[in-house]
Amino acid sequence: MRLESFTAVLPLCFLLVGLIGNALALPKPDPKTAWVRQGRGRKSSPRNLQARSSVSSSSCTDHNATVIKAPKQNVWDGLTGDETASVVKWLFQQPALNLTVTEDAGEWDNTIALVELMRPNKTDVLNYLDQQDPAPSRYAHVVLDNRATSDPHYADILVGPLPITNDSTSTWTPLEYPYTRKTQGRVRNLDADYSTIYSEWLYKISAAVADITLDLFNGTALGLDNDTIDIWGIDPLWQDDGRIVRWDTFWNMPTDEFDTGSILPLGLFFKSDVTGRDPSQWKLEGWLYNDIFYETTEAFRNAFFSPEFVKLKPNIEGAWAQTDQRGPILPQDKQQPPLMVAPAGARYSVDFDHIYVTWMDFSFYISFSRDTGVSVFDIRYKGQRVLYELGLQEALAHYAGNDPIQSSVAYLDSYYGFGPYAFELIKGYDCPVHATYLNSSFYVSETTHTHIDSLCVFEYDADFPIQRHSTSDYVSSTKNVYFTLRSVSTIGNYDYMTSYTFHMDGTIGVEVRASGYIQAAYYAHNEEYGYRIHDALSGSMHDHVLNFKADFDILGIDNSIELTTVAPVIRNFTWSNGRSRNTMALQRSILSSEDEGRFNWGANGATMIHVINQEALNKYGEYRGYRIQPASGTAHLTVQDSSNLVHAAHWAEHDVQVTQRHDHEPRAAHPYNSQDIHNPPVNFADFFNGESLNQTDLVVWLNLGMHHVPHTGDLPNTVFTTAHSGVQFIPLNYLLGGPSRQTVNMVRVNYANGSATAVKTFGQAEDVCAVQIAGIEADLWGYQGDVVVRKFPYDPNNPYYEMEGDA
Ligand SMILES: *[C@@H]1O[C@H](CO)[C@@H](O)[C@H](O)[C@H]1NC(C)=O
Ligand SMILES: *[C@@H]1O[C@H](CO)[C@@H](O)[C@H](O)[C@H]1NC(C)=O
Ligand SMILES: *[C@@H]1O[C@H](CO)[C@@H](O)[C@H](O)[C@H]1NC(C)=O
Ligand SMILES: *[C@@H]1O[C@H](CO)[C@@H](O)[C@H](O)[C@H]1NC(C)=O
Ligand SMILES: *[C@@H]1O[C@H](CO)[C@@H](O)[C@H](O)[C@H]1NC(C)=O
Ligand SMILES: *[C@@H]1O[C@H](CO)[C@@H](O)[C@H](O)[C@H]1NC(C)=O
Ligand SMILES: *[C@@H]1O[C@H](CO)[C@@H](O)[C@H](O)[C@H]1NC(C)=O
Ligand SMILES: *[C@@H]1O[C@H](CO)[C@@H](O)[C@H](O)[C@H]1NC(C)=O
Ligand SMILES: *[C@@H]1O[C@H](CO)[C@@H](O)[C@H](O)[C@H]1NC(C)=O
Ligand SMILES: *[C@@H]1O[C@H](CO)[C@@H](O)[C@H](O)[C@H]1NC(C)=O
Ligand SMILES: [Cu+2]
Repeated sequence: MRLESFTAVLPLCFLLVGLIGNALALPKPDPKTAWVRQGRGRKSSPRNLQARSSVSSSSCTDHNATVIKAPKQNVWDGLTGDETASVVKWLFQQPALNLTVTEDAGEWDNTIALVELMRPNKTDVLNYLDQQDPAPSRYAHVVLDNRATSDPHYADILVGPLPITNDSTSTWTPLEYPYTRKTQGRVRNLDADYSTIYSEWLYKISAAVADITLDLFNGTALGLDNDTIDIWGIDPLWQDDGRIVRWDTFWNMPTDEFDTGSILPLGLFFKSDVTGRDPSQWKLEGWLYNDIFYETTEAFRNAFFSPEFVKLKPNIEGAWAQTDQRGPILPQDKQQPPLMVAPAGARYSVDFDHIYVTWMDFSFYISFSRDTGVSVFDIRYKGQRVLYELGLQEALAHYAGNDPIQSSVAYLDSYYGFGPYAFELIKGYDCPVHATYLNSSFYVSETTHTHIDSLCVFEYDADFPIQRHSTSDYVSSTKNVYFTLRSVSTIGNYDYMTSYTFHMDGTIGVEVRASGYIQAAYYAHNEEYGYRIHDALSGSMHDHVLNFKADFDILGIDNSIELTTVAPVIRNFTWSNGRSRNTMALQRSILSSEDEGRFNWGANGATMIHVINQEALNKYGEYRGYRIQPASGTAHLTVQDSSNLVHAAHWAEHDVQVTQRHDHEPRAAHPYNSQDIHNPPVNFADFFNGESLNQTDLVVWLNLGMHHVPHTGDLPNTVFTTAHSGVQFIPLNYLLGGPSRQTVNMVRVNYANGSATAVKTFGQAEDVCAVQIAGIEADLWGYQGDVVVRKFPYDPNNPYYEMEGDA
C-alpha cells in the first residue's frame, strides 16, 4: 500500500543562505542577506540542493556523509546474511533440536525464534581494541521456541564459533552465563497456544454471550472476518500458586484505518484459568461488569436479563480518535514553517560497512538488536573512550486501575522487541531531510527483515546559543550545533523515540519520548486511577520506566562514583567574629560497594552523581570525570513490590543503580522475564551482592521515564513534547577548560558609541548559496517499509527465493 500524500505541492522557493562574512568592520546585519523568492516547478531529489536562483551566488555544496574507514571492525554489528543462513542451515541439521520450518509449524512444533550475533565479552573486545589481539570469535545467539512438548519453553543457545564450515568444530551449548537464573537458558513459554487460546477458548466464551455483546456493543467477537469487537487482555499473565490466569476484555474495533483499538475499551471483563496446554482443563472463573463480579456465565446472563441490570455506554470511534488534521486552520499555518538546511552538506563521517560514525571530536560504533533496538559502543571524545556501551535495556509501562485489566498490565516491551518495530523514519518529520539514514535488520521466521532508513544521524542547530556574553564594549555568542543518533520503535499503541545526542561541550545526552495512542480504561469506577477523558473513557494512569545501561570508562576501566551534595551548613569562620553563619557547602563521598549502589535523585537536585577516576587527577588535583544529570523529569516505578511483576523488573525501582561490571551481567533484563515473574531469567536485584565499586569497572543503570496520567490532550495521541525524559553526561573537570571554545561557529561584535566597530568571525565559511526549498521536502512516495530476505532455504543470489512478497 502506498502512503497518500496530504501535502499540497510546495511552490518552488529559493532561500539564500548568507553566512556572516568579513572578520572586520561589517555594518549592522543587512536584513536582505536572507530572503525567500517565489518560483514554480516540480519537486526534485531531496539531496539536490543546487542553486537555481537568479541572484548572484555560489551553489550550496551537496555532499553526503564523508565515507571513512573505521579504525577497527564493528564487533557488535549483527551477523552477516551468510552467517545467519549458515547457522539456520546447521540448526536444521541437528536432529536433537527437532526443528520445524516456521512457515509449516503449528503450536506443537519446535521453531527458531531468533538468530543474531552474541555480543562478545567486553574483556575480549578491549584486548582487540586497545591491544593487538585479534577480533573476538563470533558466536550466534539463538532462541528456540520449543513447543513440541507439554512444557513449552524458550531455549537460549549459543552456536559457534562462526563461520560454520563442514569441518568446523562449531557446536551449540545452552546459553546460561548472562542470566541470574541457572536453568540451562530455558524459560517457559506462556504464549505457546496463542491461536488455540483464541479459537478454542476466548471466542467460545464470547459466543456464549454474543447476544449480550450485540446488545451492549452492537457487535460480536467470534473470530470471524465481520467481527466488530475484539478481545485481548493482561500482560504478564497472573502466575500465582502455580496457576496461569488471564483476564480479558472486549474492545471496539476501529471502523476506519486509524489504530484506535486501545482507546475503545468496552467495560466487560472475564477471568480464566488457562494452566497447561489442554483446553479441556481450562476454567472460566468469572465475569466483571460495572464493578460487579459474577462467578459464572450463568450468573452474569441472569443478571443481564433482569430488569435492574444497568447498561453502560460503549466507546465508539469517531473524529475524536483520528489523528488527521481537523479543526480550523491556524493563522498563516499553510505557509511553509522555518526549516533547517545543511548548506555545506554533512559535516560528519560514516563507515557504512562497520556502522561507525564520527562528528567533531566524537566517534562511536552502532549496534542493533532484536530486543532493545539501537545501542552505541566505544563512544570516544577527543580520542579517549568515555563509554564502552550505552543502550536501552528494557521499557516498562505499568498501569493501575479499578478494573482487572488496567490493574494487571505491566508491559515489558523487550518481549515484543524494539528491533522489529523500528520502522522506516519519515524524512523531514522524524529526522531532518539532510540526515543520513541507516537500515536495521532482524531475524524472524527464517528470514531477515530489513527496515530501510530506520536510524538517522544528523547535525542540528539548537534554538539557543551554547554561549553568549555582552558587555558595554562587545557581545559574543556561539552556535549550539549538536549531533543526534535517533530511532523510533512503535510497540503496539506507543511510539518510543530514542535520541543519543553529542554536544560541543563534550556532553552526551540520552532522551526518550513517547507518542502514539494511549491504552485507556473503561471510565466506570476508575476515578482514583485517571481522568475521564471522553464519554466512556478514562485515561488510565501508568508509569513508563526505561532502563539504560551506561558502561562508563573514564580514562581507563577502573572508575568510581563520587556523590557531591550541596548541603545547608552552619559555619564559623576566622573572620566571622565568633558568630556562626548559615550557609551551604559541598559534601563529597565515594561509593564503596554495591550495598550503596541503588538510589534516587535527591530532593532539590542536591546530589550530583559523578563518574570519576581517582587515578586520573587533573593538574589542580581534582578527579577527572563525567557528571550524570537529569535533563528533564525522570521516573522510577511508583508501585512497590508490584503484584504484576514480582521479581521481573527490579531494575525499575530506583533512579540510579551502579554495579560492578561483569561479562556475565550484560543486560538488566531478559525479554522473557514476563514468562516467569517469580523466577525470571534475569533478576536484576541479584546483581547487587556487595561487590566493590571503588576503582573498578562499573556500570550505571539509569532509569528514564514519566508518570503518565493521560488527560484530554492525550487524545487522539500523546505528544512527544511533553511525554519525554532525558539525562545528560557532562564532562566534569575532565578538560582544563570548556571545549566549546574550539568551534569556529562563533562571533564577537565590538561596539562603541552606538555602532559596531568590529565583527570577528573565526574562519567559518563565507559562502552565500541558494537552497531550493522545494527540493528539501523529501519525496515521501519513496517510503518503502519492510524488506524481507529469506534465510532458509537460502540462496544468496536470489534472496527472495520462495518468498511471496513482503510480510
Ligand atoms: C547522497 O546520497 C543520496 C542517497 O543515497 C544519493 O542519491 C546522492 O547521489 C548522494 N550524493 C552525493 C553527492 O554523493
Ligand atoms: C519432534 O517434534 C514433533 C513435532 O514437530 C513431535 O511430534 C515429535 O514428538 C518430536 N520428537 C521428539 C523426539 O521430541
Ligand atoms: C559442505 O558439504 C556439502 C555436501 O557435502 C557441500 O555441498 C557444501 O558445499 C560444503 N560446504 C562447505 C562450506 O564446504
Ligand atoms: C451496528 O453495527 C453495524 C455494523 O456491524 C452498523 O451497520 C450499524 O449502524 C450499527 N448500529 C449502531 C446503532 O451503531
Ligand atoms: C458474519 O459472518 C458470518 C459468517 O460468514 C455470518 O453468519 C453472520 O451473519 C455475519 N454477521 C453479520 C453481522 O454480518
Ligand atoms: C538500505 O537498504 C537499501 C535496500 O536494500 C539499500 O539500497 C541502501 O543502500 C541501504 N542503506 C544503507 C545505508 O546501507
Ligand atoms: C560558632 O561559634 C559560636 C561562638 O563561639 C559557638 O557557640 C558555636 O557553637 C560555633 N558554631 C559552630 C558551627 O562551630
Ligand atoms: C577505596 O580504596 C582505597 C584504596 O584501597 C581506600 O584508601 C579508600 O578508603 C577506598 N574508598 C572507599 C570509599 O571505599
Ligand atoms: C564470556 O564471559 C562469560 C562470563 O564470564 C563466560 O562464561 C564466557 O565463556 C565468555 N565467552 C567467551 C566467548 O569467552
Ligand atoms: C566614543 O566617543 C567618545 C566621546 O565622543 C570619544 O572620546 C571616543 O574616542 C569614542 N570612542 C570610539 C571607539 O570611537
Ligand atoms: Cu503513557
